Amino acid sequence: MQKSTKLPRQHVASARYMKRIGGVLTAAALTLAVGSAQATEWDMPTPYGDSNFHTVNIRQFADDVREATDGELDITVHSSGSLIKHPEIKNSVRRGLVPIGELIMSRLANEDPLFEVDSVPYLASDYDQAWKLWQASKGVLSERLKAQRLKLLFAVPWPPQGIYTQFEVKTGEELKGVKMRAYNKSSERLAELLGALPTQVEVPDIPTAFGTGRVDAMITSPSTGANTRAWDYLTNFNHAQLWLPKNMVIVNAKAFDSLPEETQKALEDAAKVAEKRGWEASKAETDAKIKIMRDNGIEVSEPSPELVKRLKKVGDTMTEEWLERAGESGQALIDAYNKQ
Ligand code: PCA
Repeated sequence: MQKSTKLPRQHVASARYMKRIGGVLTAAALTLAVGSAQATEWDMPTPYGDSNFHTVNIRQFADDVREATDGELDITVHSSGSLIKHPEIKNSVRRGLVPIGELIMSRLANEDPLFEVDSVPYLASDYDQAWKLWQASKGVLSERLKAQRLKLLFAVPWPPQGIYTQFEVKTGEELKGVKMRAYNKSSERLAELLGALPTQVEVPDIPTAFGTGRVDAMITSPSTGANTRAWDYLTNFNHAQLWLPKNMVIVNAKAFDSLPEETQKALEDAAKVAEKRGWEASKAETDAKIKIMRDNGIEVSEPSPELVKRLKKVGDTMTEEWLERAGESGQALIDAYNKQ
């Protein structure tokens, strides 16, 4: 009884976004759906491929939610930007076109520098530091999203970022003039400061970008390197461990509020479990994917002292630039992180 009083609102909301994303429900079918269906169906766009550990984790999250709610909340994951392209995911969730989605946090750097704190070189470049940074930044990032009627459900890091090339990187000098694939503001700026020529390319487009010669090097993790078969077009990976960028899952607050309370709780519980599972998977991913790259002939090396020096210098410049952009709230975040 208690549930049935809440059902109509919930179904009208879900029917509304289905209609908006181009569903073919007629008014009569809508009425029928509102009157008889039991499940709320959510479409969830994600940017990365099916074999990626983030996508695997999110599919498990959707299964967990389905199970915990007895099928009342049924999330369908649309991977690889197949429903909505990565650059559009955040606004699509904000506008209620879809109720839930995944994206890389630092993609929001243009609207607010706080979202790229996890991509400042060497600020947090191992899992312990990344976890501390997440604890220190979670509150303020959630608040900023809340102001846009978005709820931050959970976040999971990528393995540490390194440099892929078609030659050995000894000092960093070699990167001058190289067309470097980037995926956020930081990777772009890093490339620039190294004298390389950055180009933004989404993960699903990486093989084509190399195939057509648009790029000839990239900054990313062992995970994305292996997922995109880096050995088909690259020979070297430098495990520079620059930063650990995070993906986040966000929900439209109105869609969330329209769920029955017990479903909201099930979603939040599953999110906690997914965050923990995701961090563990990410850690395991680093060594596993480095091994796959080695097995496929990629030469994996640690950065030389000269390269570290060079990258740290670039890192210092980028830290200064970030602090300037992020202002007082940026400094407060760093202070909170240092206290952890
Ligand atoms: N893979 C994603 C983000 C960071 C990573 O490791 C990418 O390359 O776009």
